[in-house]
Amino acid sequence: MSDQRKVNEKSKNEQLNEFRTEDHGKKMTTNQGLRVSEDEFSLKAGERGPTLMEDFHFREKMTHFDHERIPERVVHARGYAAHGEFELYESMKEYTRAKFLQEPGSKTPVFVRFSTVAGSKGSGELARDVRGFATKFYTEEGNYDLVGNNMPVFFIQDAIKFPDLVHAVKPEPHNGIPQAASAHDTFWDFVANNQESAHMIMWHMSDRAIPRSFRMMEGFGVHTFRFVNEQGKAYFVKFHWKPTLGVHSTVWDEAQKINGKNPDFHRADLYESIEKGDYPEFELGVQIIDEADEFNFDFDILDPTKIWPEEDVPVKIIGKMTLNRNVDNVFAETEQVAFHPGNVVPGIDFTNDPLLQGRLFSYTDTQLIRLGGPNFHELPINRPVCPFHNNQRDGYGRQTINRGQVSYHNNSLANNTPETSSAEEGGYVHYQEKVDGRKIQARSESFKDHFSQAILFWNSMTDAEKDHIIQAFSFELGKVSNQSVQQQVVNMFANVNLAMAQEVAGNIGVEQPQQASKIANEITKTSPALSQENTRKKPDTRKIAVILGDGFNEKDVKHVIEGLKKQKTEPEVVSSKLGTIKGKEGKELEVDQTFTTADPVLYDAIYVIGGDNLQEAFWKNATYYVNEAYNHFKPIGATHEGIKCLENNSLSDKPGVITDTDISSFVSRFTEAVSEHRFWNR
Ligand code: HDD
Repeated sequence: MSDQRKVNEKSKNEQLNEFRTEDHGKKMTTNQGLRVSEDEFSLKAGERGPTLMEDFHFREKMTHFDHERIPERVVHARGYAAHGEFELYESMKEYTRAKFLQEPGSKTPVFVRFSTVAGSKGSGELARDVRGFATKFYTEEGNYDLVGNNMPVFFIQDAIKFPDLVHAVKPEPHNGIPQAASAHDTFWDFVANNQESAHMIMWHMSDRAIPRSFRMMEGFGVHTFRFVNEQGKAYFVKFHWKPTLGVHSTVWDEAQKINGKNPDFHRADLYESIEKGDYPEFELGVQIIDEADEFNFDFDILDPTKIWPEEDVPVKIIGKMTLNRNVDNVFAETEQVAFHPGNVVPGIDFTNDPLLQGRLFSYTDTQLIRLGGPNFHELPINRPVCPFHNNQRDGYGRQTINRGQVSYHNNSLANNTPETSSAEEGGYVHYQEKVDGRKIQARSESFKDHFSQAILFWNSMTDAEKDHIIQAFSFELGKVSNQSVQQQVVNMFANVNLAMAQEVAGNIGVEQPQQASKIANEITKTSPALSQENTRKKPDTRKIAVILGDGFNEKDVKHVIEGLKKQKTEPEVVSSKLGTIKGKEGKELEVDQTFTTADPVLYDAIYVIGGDNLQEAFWKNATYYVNEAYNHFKPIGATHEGIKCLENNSLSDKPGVITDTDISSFVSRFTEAVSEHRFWNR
């Protein structure tokens, strides 16, 4: 059996298995394998004497600990990952020779890491920020990395500006403030003075920047890549991930509170949903443009600050990724995984997008310092599932034991092997694009329209989404202390929409711009795909706090909880104390959370039912829960004593508030409200 075949028959999971170890139930040894007799007390000269250098176990344990940390990622430090598989629906043979995109039904193991960008490794996950969405496909032709974000455009057009962007958004260097936030002077100073950021800023101020869950975000490859088919014909392609649960967000007040109540909210959500078997799913879509149509758009298709509106270039859904396994060890897998947009397979190639071109340098470079040398590809999580052979040798931490005398090419001693492969044999051959030009440090004229698509984005929002954008600008700029920066930004966004800019200016106390840009008035186009209002809406995996106390109606509660579970929602009993509560007829029910261990911001909906003879403190807490949920536009349901609670708070009869005395109709009406997610018309 050839090497290639042997390995393909082994899944990534089996490959990882060779590196897994179970310490449970084992004898403790040193790293040299020596059994340890004492792990509590260091070796001393007398019980009260000094510790002796010769205590090798102490030295080894302490030295390893002292070196446990590696540098965090310079961006995307805070992330969380999972394993899964990608299944192809439809052959892409017409467009690409990539093997994993040929056979419908074929499956490829994947590893996906989601992240925030600006914050440090321990920062809150609900920051207003872009989310990273990086996927490693372990294909039989080598690893293919699609290193994307949850927004389809980027802040800058040329990678040479990336360090500037990141310096501007990170905590300010003189005081190290603020953590994981763009609401400060240097970020907005960068924006105003780098107007190519306009379109991305609209996304950044929108609800996309505060997702409800990693499972409910779109992912985008951002750049225009190339597909190249067997005949050598090339197409331009953009990649999309579409979550089967739809795209959903939190609101800003809620997001800020979640950061305090549960800074691990997104990772816990991902981890728990996989543990429960509610596997996150994302469909892979591609937008394809024929090379002949390269110049047939009113924007440059190589400009990473532009989308290809889905209504103009439809997204073809070609497969589905299912995340079905959590990592065993966060450091070994999530932390040590090394992505690189330059990891491609035959049939997928680059374009001259200057942002992409620069990324091709940056990722290997950063892994060299972060993972400590050139052998990071040997780490179990980074190994391809196919074998690798070349003449690269040595370096820190080298694990492969290359046998033989020869480590150079050309050679005669090893019959000139390892040998290169022709395209027919699966060798990667770069697409032979004809390039002709002078060496020049400049930006193409075709990249200089920074506002048309920012306007398209604004035009495509619903009133509620527009309002959120205005509130986000007002918050962010309200945190800026330099008035000139505030004024510059407001003036800049008058180019997108004058009324929006004026409202923000009013909110932050600077002069209202008076002049709308000409194009802001001329562009009326919308792209419905941009609005989250048009996304899929389902009750699945929505978390519901069931507010319950002693003296509840057993039969009805059972009916509602079972009914909600049947609709795939996740009800949890929240009460005053942990342990059990007693129903009217003495039946006991386990409490999942107390009013203080949980919080309304951690739920998607609240159902108040209560119980007989509950103390005032119970209803005070219930009142807090329903009011918070109401303010965050969430569905609220009430039956039994709960109805009174809503009446007392003047909340019954409001949109998205369901009260009912008929328990059967309540379940279906409440589930419908839960599927709606938010009621913006309050
Ligand atoms: Fe980047 C990490 C996505 C532009 C340089 N980037 C990183 C990660 C994601 C992205 C998802 C985290 C991967 C992981 O989970 O380990 N980056 C993007 C997207 C971009 C983008 C979608 C624009 C379209 N990035 C970009 C530019 C540069 C970098 C222009 C530099 C020229 N990115 C990096 C980096 C990081 C990184 C410094 C930090 C950690 C890492 O690479 O492995 O090299």
